[in-house]
Amino acid sequence: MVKIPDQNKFLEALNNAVDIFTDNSKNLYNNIIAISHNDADGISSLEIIQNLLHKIRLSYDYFIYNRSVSWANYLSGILSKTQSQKKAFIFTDIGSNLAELIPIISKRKEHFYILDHHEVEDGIDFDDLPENLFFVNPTIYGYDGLDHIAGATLAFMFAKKIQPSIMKQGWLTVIGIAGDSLKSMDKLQSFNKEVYQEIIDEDLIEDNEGLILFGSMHDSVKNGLKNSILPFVTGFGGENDNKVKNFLNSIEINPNKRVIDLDLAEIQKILNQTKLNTGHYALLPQKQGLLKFAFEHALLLNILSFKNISAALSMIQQRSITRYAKNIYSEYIVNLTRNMRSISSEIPHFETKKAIFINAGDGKIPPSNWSDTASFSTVNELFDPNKMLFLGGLEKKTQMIKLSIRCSRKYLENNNNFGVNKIISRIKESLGGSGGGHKLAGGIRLSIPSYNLLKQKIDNII
Ligand SMILES: [Mn+2]
Repeated sequence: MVKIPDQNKFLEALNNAVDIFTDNSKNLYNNIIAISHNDADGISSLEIIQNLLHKIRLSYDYFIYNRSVSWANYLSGILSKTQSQKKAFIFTDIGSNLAELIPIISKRKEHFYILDHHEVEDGIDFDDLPENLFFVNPTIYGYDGLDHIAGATLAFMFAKKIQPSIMKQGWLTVIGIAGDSLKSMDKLQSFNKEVYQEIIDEDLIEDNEGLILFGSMHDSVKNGLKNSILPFVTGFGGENDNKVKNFLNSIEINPNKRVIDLDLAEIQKILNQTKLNTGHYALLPQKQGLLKFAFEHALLLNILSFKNISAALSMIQQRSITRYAKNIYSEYIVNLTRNMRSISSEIPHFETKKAIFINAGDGKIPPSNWSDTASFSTVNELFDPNKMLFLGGLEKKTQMIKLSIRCSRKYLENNNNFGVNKIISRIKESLGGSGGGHKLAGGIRLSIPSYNLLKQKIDNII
């Protein structure tokens, strides 16, 4: 089912929110509360909104929401007892859980602007939203929230309509796009593509073509092949230095040459021997080292968001990376490539017609790495993309089996969009357990007997 996006309706909703915000920012509002998501896209979106508010001289406070508590719980700490229309809220890259939010918003006097690209749950009547809610979400008009428009793209479009000089902050948008799309820049579509081109045309970023080794574009070609996470380079990813060095020496490439300095002949030699591709990547001219590379910058923000959110918020404003952040980054990359190597070559799988189970427990992969290992092995199609992946193992403290569940975009297309969240609901119905997620990714905790049953019954459940 291919849905053609309704551009007019989407732009109408966006322009309406822009007009109402513009009027009230001059006459009514005196303080804005910005709330955003704890990832690279969310942080970039927040920075764009903060820059806008600064430019139009509106005072603001900001908060980051990591979805670990309900909206009701979270907002109870932020909404004041006394309601005033002088305050307004802007949510970016978050806020599409309307079943939770509408009952809260409809009881308030303040205006709420929600600029989000996550899919909205079923059963919401968009013609009957509270009057103080300005909901802008391109997915309800048929856009794809990952491929067509990032949260930061939407925040940028909103902010630039209000204050055209926000164009200068376009580089922030590129970090958001790079963090959410997980693709080289030549594969961008729709608004992501248009906005990206506009930002290049204004010389705010540099777009180059070359060998794509995302995660390690800033590094030497030796480390690039070892530590690239997108794509994961089978045969070199997570392997030892010598294996990669010998390969590069055999095709007469200096292992210490930087990935971005490889010439066309050298790139061609690598392409001939591997399944790698070339593509476009973005550079941020005002930054240095790793932070110059949009994908790597975004990945760093994604990693830091879970470990240390204030370090993430500070990094996006800095020109160069701190030693602390650099260590966290390389530890993450080294672990992830090592894990991908071991699940694709060493750890046994249990495979049925429709699913793949990988027991990563018993110290094979640290539990804190299960989720990212599952995500990146799916994105890299390390396993049959037509099967759903269940990766996890025994969690010591709960004595339950904890599973990260993933499927590919290809899987969704071939299975009527019946994705991970729906399978999790079915598993809970028939075997119990707790968990949830969205179409592509989710997780569940099950008792050991239920897990054993799941492995037997999975083809009937799916
Ligand atoms: Mn996002």
